Amino acid sequence: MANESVARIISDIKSLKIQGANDVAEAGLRCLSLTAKKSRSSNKADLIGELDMTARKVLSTRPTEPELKKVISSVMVQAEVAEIKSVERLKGFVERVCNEQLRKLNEIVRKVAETGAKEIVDGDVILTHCHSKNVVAALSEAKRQDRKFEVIVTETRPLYQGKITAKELLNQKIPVTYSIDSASGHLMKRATKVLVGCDAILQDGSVINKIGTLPIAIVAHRFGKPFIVAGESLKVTRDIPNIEQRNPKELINPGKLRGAKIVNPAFDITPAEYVTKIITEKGVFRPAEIEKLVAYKQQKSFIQSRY
Ligand code: RUB
Repeated sequence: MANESVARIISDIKSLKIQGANDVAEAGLRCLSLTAKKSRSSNKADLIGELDMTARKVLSTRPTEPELKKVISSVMVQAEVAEIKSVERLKGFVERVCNEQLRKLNEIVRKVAETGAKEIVDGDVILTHCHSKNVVAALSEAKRQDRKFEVIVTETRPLYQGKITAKELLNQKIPVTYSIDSASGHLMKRATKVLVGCDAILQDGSVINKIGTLPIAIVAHRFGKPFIVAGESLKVTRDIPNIEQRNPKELINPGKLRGAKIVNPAFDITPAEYVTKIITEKGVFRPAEIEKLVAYKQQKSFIQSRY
């Protein structure tokens, strides 16, 4: 976009105009690319300093996102070790690295969608929560393959990301039932499975996703319905990310409830025992198999951590 600025992208991430781990990671890459493009730095050290400042600002917007951290780290490490003397050429190099990462992220989502679509069979009633690019891509792929199914979408208080999901599915003529988050127990009887995205996949196979995912997983478990998670392997992390706490004003004007402590956690952690399987671009994993994936990634050291 011609008039795109780093400040605007960061503000859109903070307000959740840009949301979902994959889109946030893409936005982070766009910030680094723009910083390089607009930089007036005349030497490598200054340019790296500018990029580092942007990286830190972006990372502080959403603290629960390993994918964002990894893609940003990857660009920073490549910029730092590049043996390019001309600062102008280094700026171009950073832009190219960011574009390449963006291309890879798209490719990864396409693979998750292909694998995810195989989980969807005729007659399915799939319950989903929040808005996940991976989930919508998997459902779209299943629809493209002419699978007949419907989707129950929870509104996802307090910022209603469920509306984005519902609209995207309706645009593709996928039948949608839309309801309040607290109806998920009631609606679970009709659901055949749950399919949600994730922000982080922990080493023990538990997953972090939008607040309200945990109760859905527990109900699914109680009713014997598969609880399936879709996400890029870039979300696998050994560290347990901090759960982002958002502004209480998203729930209520605190002045109207004086004396109450208002909490607004953005995510919750669903323990592995409630997770049936995790779909990634590297295949489908049982939660207990995630440890192996972590070990493999470490051995290959795909992405070096910088932050
Ligand atoms: C979004 C959310 C999504 C995951 C996965 O939360 O919880 O399920 O981020 O999304 P928020 P994707 O709206 O707070 O960002 O599959 O697009 O990476």
